[in-house]
Amino acid sequence: MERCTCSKAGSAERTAGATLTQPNDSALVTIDLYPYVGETPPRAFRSWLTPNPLFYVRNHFSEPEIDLTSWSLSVEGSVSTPLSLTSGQIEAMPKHTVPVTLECAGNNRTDLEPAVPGNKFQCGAISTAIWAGVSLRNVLEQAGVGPGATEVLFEGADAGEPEPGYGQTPYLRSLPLEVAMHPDTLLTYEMNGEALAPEHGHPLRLIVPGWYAMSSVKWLRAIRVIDYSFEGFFQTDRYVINSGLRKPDPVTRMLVKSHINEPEHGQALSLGEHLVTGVAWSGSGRISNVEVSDDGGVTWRPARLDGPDHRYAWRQWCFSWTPSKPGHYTLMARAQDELGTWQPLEPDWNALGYAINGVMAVCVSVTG
Ligand SMILES: Nc1nc2c(c(=O)[nH]1)N[C@H]1C(S)=C(S)[C@@H](COP(=O)(O)O)O[C@H]1N2
Ligand SMILES: [Mo]
Repeated sequence: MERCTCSKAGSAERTAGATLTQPNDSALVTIDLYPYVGETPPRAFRSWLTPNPLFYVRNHFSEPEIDLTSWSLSVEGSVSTPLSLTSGQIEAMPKHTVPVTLECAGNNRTDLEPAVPGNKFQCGAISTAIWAGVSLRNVLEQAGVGPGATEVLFEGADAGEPEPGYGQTPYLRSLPLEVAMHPDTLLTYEMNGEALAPEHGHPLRLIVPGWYAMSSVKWLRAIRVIDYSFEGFFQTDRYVINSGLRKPDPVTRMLVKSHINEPEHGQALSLGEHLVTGVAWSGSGRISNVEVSDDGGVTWRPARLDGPDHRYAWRQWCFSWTPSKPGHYTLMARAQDELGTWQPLEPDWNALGYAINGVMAVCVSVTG
């Protein structure tokens, strides 16, 4: 019995009663076909780097066809020297390499009750890769950012109608100027040492470390420096958290969160020592603590942080667990980041289902 078990804290009955499916570990778990959306199979989480073919895919429109012979990146708007850069020119600039975990803002949307519209993501809309390219800052400095600039707008080569009646639009997202100017904000052409695959944004993709992945625009074709607040569909209709009275909050940095890799939900274990393992991440900094509970969140004990420790990538952790007697157990993990923020037991429900970071529960039975 293996299943992606991203259930909310305390809802052991719900996960126990859910249909168990057998994900194929050598392929993405398809969520939608047109446009393609696929999750990383949970077992791939056991590898710190996600193998490229298992890196989740989330497209809003069909993948654009790009003719590399005529492709160039234009840098325009409020700049002193507009640029048009070929792949060769970009690759000749100093190379910057950063491991980054990307999580879709809608990951774990199926945890929400009542249910919300949108891709029915369980826990697989997250993956980690080593990205290589050039600092966006380097390109912006070459172009010379104008004095009144406040944001930088990124345009993908993909386009379509995001919702009936809206009209055609490319995929467009903006970033505050200071985030765009951060040296680790990258224009990437490589992923885990290989050329970017078409589905991940070949020939050039923005990577915004720490932010939910809607910001990391794929198939870049234009970068525009602007002196106003961009309000396109993917900026203000989507990727906002409507909290009722106030102006909607934009979705930005990934909230602190953890995932249990093993044991798997529904697994039968024998009495004795078992390793509970998983990953934890936060867009606001390194993970400082992970704790595990075997009694449904009543008591917690510290897990050991493990594996590579990089600012923008998930951290592996493990916990040695020796259940004292046979029975049914609800295992949970919770993470804390270096700002001191703990992952909450329950996520904040919001109408579009973004930034869902409640604790995951895994139910196991132990026999003597
Ligand atoms: N041009 C473009 N960029 C895009 C998207 C898109 O549809 N078009 N989807 C965004 C969203 S919502 C996510 S979660 C990530 C997914 O990146 P991946 O498919 O490489 O995992 O790309 C982001 N960048
Ligand atoms: Mo996303």
